[in-house]
Formats: sequence, structure tokens, C-alpha cells
Amino acid sequence: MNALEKLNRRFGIADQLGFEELPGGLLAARIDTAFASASIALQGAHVISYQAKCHAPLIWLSPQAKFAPGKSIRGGVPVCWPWFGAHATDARFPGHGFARTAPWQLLDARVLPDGRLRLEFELIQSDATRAQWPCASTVRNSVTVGQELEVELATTNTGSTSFQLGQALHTYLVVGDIRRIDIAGLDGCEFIDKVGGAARRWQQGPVGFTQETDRIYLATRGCCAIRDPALERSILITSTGSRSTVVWNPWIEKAEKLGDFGPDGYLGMVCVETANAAEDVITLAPGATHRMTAQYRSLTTG
Ligand code: TA6
Repeated sequence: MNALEKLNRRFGIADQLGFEELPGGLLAARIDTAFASASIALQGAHVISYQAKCHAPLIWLSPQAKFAPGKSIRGGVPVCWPWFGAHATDARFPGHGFARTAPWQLLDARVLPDGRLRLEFELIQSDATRAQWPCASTVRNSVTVGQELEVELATTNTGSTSFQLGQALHTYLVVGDIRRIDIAGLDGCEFIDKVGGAARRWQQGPVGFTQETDRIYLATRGCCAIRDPALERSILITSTGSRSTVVWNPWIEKAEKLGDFGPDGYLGMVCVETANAAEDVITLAPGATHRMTAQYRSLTTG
């Protein structure tokens, strides 16, 4: 029996959960319930689609996303762990950590009493991961699919010394037209403007988009909303265990340079990332577990 057959036999749930092979030989969970549909690649425990019934797709995936073992997927909810951005000291290590391109195992899949479907994944540690991150730890990613999408990243320090943890749910969200949306909920927050030479600025009012935007908002409040007049909806994002919110759109030149956004791909997406980044990284004591959660709900406003 191959890996796909084993997954279907062990975790499949009739009419709600099955497993399939993606391009590049990656395996994915395919979810379809009365509330929503979703798919999650086992590599990176990476949510690659989510759409609530009677709503437009919520999670954006590039039409030119590449699927290959050990390669990051453009779109969805990449798990950035155990650091965010460039590695602090070693340029050989991948930006945003190794978790999103490493294999994860599915530990559990169940229908909750309220009908939501929850899958729990754990990163498979290896010599390769330990070479980059020698801290004794486990990390689990739980995805709950209902009328909203909930993702929880739980890190446990299984060692005897504290370590610093940087992380993000690097979530790509579908918007009708980036030029027409704004993001409420970050007013008054300080942010690091990565397009402006990492200058520190303060947000005044909603966040609008007229150019490449790459900001790490600090000491954020755990709730923001993407207001999207083109799709006549808002996306409400609430989070716990996160002190940073990253907002990113590559705009025209950066998207072309990255090469996997597709023609005008930048127009239909925005990243709003639930994170612990910059000075908001977490110091995790031996035996402690840190949980970071994000909930995404599509609200019709038309
Ligand atoms: O979260 C924003 C960011 O750090 C940008 O600076 C850009 O690098 C983006 O992540 C995408 O990174 P990736 O490694 O997925 O191409």
C-alpha cells in the first residue's frame, strides 16, 4: 500500500475528507463539507485553498504556483518557522525558516461536534532540520475547516534551555482589486517599513495600497479587517498569541521578479500575516508551549 492509500485508509472520512496527489508528487488532504471546501498539502502542513460555501474563495493560490518537494508554494498559508524573514546569522538557511518546505505528518483528522473538520499535523524533524535549528522542540499545525478557517501553530520547547522563536502564518488572501481595498484595525500601530529601508513609522487610519507594500506592524491588537468593495465583502482576521501583523503586496516589479505570481497576479491578493517577528519574537522556556492562532471569516457587505 502506498502513502496515498495509507492516508485514505487511516484518515479518510466518507464524503468529507480524502487525499490526493498534487503535481510534483506532493500529497494533500481534500476537504469538502456542508460549510466549506479546502485543501492542505502535507509538505509544510500548507493550506492551499479554502472557500466557505456561498462565498468567494478566501485563500489565494498563484496560478503559477510550483509544486515540488522542498520548494515553497506561492500562495495559501505558508508556515514560517522557526524564524521569520532572513536567518539571523546564516545566509545559507532559507528565508522564513524550513518548516514550509519540510515534510509534516498527519496525526489526527476528526469531525468536531459542531460539524467542523479538524486536521492536526506535526513537523517531521530530521538531521537537515536539526542542522538549522538545534533547539529541542516540536511544532504542530492544526487546521479547522468550518464557516471560517482557523489555523493554530503550537510550538513546544522539549529541551532544557529557553530559545527564541520567530514565526508567521504567511497567509495569502483573495481580493477583487488590491488598488481598491483597505485594511482596518492597524491604526496607531508602529510598523517597520521594509520598502522604506526598514524605517519605523506609525499607521494613520486604514492601510491602502498604491505601490509595493511590505510592513511588519508591531504590538498589534489581534483583529483586523480587509474591506473589499470589488468583491462586496470583508475578510475578518482575528488572532491570539501573535504580537505582529505583516502586510505585503509585491506590486508590479517585485511580482514579475519573483516570477510565480502570474500575469497581474498581484492585483488579486494581499498577505496579512499573523506573526511574532522582529522584536516581537517569543522566548520559550523549557517545557512551555506557545500557541498562535488565526481565524479568517468572509463577511458579505454587498
Ligand atoms: O512577508 C513578507 C515577505 O517577508 C516579503 O519581504 C517577501 O519576501 C515575502 O515575504 C515572500 O517571501 P517568499 O520567501 O515566500 O518569496
